[in-house]
Amino acid sequence: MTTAPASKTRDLPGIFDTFAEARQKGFLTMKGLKDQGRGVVGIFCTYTPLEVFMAADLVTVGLCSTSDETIPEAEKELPRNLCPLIKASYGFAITDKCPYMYFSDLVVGETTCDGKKKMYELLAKIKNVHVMELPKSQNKPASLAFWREEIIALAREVEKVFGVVITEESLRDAIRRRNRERALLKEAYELSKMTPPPMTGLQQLQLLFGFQFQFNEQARLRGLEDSIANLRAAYAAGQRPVGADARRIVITGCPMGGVTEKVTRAIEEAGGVVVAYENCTGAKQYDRQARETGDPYQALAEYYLAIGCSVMSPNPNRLELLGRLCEEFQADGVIEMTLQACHTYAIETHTIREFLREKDIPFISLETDYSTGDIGQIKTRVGAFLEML
Ligand code: BJ8
Repeated sequence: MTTAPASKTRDLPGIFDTFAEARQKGFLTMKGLKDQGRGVVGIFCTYTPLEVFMAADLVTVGLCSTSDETIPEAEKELPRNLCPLIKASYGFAITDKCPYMYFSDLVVGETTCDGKKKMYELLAKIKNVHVMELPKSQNKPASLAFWREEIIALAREVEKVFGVVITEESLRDAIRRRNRERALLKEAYELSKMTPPPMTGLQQLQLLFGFQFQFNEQARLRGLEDSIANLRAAYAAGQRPVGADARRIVITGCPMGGVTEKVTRAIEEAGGVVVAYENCTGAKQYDRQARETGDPYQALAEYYLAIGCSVMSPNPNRLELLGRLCEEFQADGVIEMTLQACHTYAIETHTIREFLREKDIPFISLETDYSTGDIGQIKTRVGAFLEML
């Protein structure tokens, strides 16, 4: 087992007693893992090559916060007109209210958008942060070679921080294990290709989002296999949680989870069903497999650099995936959710609109933040959109 660095027996934060039960549970789970000597790495983005941490037997946890609770604290240091995901993540770090941030021995970020990149500079004053330099272009050979070097540098940093050795074989094994997870998650969400789907879009979102907070790999895989088997069995037994005439929606845009479930709820309360998430909560993470043979650093560089995020310029892979999902899931329409002040996604909205217009697929884009104040407005726009389909 990997030995965690010096902070392994870190205590609970001073404000622990003021937390609600669910958050106390999160802190105690993480503390339990630390007390067992496990090292913890906090991450922010789909570009992070998780296999490097899996090869070192570390616990990896996503840090992108999904509630507005700590945004007022963050705004004392960050501008108000910044993406809520960045403000919330930073807010949770400076208030010690997030168990995953609090217990992370190492936080790994990438230079994706400018806001995140600059936030990492501030975060590095209070946490051990390693930033990977992400190329902004996917189609230049130099980008791939550079990204491979960045993944090697990450592996060396992990070895240094946690006192481990990452071999090419352990990395190849991690690629195989992660591919297995991806395949199961894809099998789970692809059940919604059926008409009607065997789960609501909210259930699918909660399955995809919740999966990452089960830290035991074997239990995680078993849980997924059970979920798939249960969904199939219930469907075979005639259970239909979604009506046959529900309008089938594919979601695209920024990552979702937590408070942004409000978009899925609005769609499903208006008689639609979300059948697929193209964003980082769903297919963008799990649609493809990484190569399991040859140089593992090259395989990881190829796999991760091809992710179709709007921070890439140009970004054809998002269009390819979105087009394919619309066909395979028989989408009646596409709804994009962008977060306020996310310039790359906001600008790419035009490209997405044109792309879908050519395919004759109806589309709307909703901009939102982590508050609940715009739920009424979202419901009105979504209701009108579904009416039109
Ligand atoms: S791979 S989508 S997780 S960068 S929403 S912080 S881009 S201003 S989250 Fe993302 Fe990685 Fe891309 Fe996925 Fe900036 Fe936009 Fe905020 Fe964003």
